[in-house]
Amino acid sequence: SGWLDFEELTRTNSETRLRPPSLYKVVLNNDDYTPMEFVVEVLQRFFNMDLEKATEVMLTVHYQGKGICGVFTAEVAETKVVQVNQYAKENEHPLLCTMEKA
Ligand code: TYC
Repeated sequence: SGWLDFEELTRTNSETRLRPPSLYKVVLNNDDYTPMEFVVEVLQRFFNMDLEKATEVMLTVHYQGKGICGVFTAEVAETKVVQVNQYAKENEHPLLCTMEKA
């Protein structure tokens, strides 16, 4: 608060400094019924993957039970989860998309 107070001019305290946003993994979960081609289409449509990458992630989910579609800030991750689950429901597939703190 004083004249030419170096601490005041240079401070980066916890009130003014922005913390980086928390990140969330968007995860696809395996099931026994959703067709492999539908999962690949979802990964291309909602996560902008090319056919090769989408196939790789789909097979990871199929064999390991889960797979990461991407890492996003909370709001973007939540939007992806809702869009994917809505699209799966519209197409009458049980495909489940979830999010986890990264
Ligand atoms: N297990 C499914 C099958 O054999 C394929 C599948 C892959 C389903 C990934 C869901 O997230 C998933 N048809």
